[in-house]
Amino acid sequence: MALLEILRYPDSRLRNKAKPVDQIDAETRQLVDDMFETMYEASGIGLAATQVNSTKRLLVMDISEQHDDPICLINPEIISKEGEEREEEGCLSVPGVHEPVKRAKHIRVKALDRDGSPIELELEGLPAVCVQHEIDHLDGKLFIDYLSRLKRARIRKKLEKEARQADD
Ligand code: GNR
Ligand code: NI
Repeated sequence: MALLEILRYPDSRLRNKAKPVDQIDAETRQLVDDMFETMYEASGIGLAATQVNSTKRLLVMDISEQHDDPICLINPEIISKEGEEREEEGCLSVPGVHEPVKRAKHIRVKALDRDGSPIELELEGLPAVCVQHEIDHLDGKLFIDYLSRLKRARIRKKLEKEARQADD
């Protein structure tokens, strides 16, 4: 097991588009395990491979308080969406920023699990928000892309300043 570095906005690698996983081999399972460890350590509820500089199309999440409901989605696809809801989001790659984003309220998602077995989930509320947020990461998209240019520019300046101060 290993902790992975989480990329931070405006790192251009967060814009990479993930490639479908065609073989769930030992390397893929190692990445999944390391992503769970990294997500739990960072107190996140989800993590997309893009955030740890991998282009594999997979994500991990765990919405439970006790860290006892790990979900791994490989090659996830949203197969239906219904309704609309605006909820506050945050992101481990955009630390300290919380803004409301409009998402589908109810989704069905199909994917492969860590063993390569097909799974289909019906989600609403926070799990639905989280899966949509993570799949956006796999497509190179961030939740702040839904905000105004002005807000995004302010966030960029703030994080660039914090990165400079962390440097020296
Ligand atoms: O930990 C996280 N919390 C969160 C809260 C509301 C909406 C989405 C999220 S995902 C985020 C972890 C993260 O950045 N995943 O990509
Ligand atoms: Ni995120």
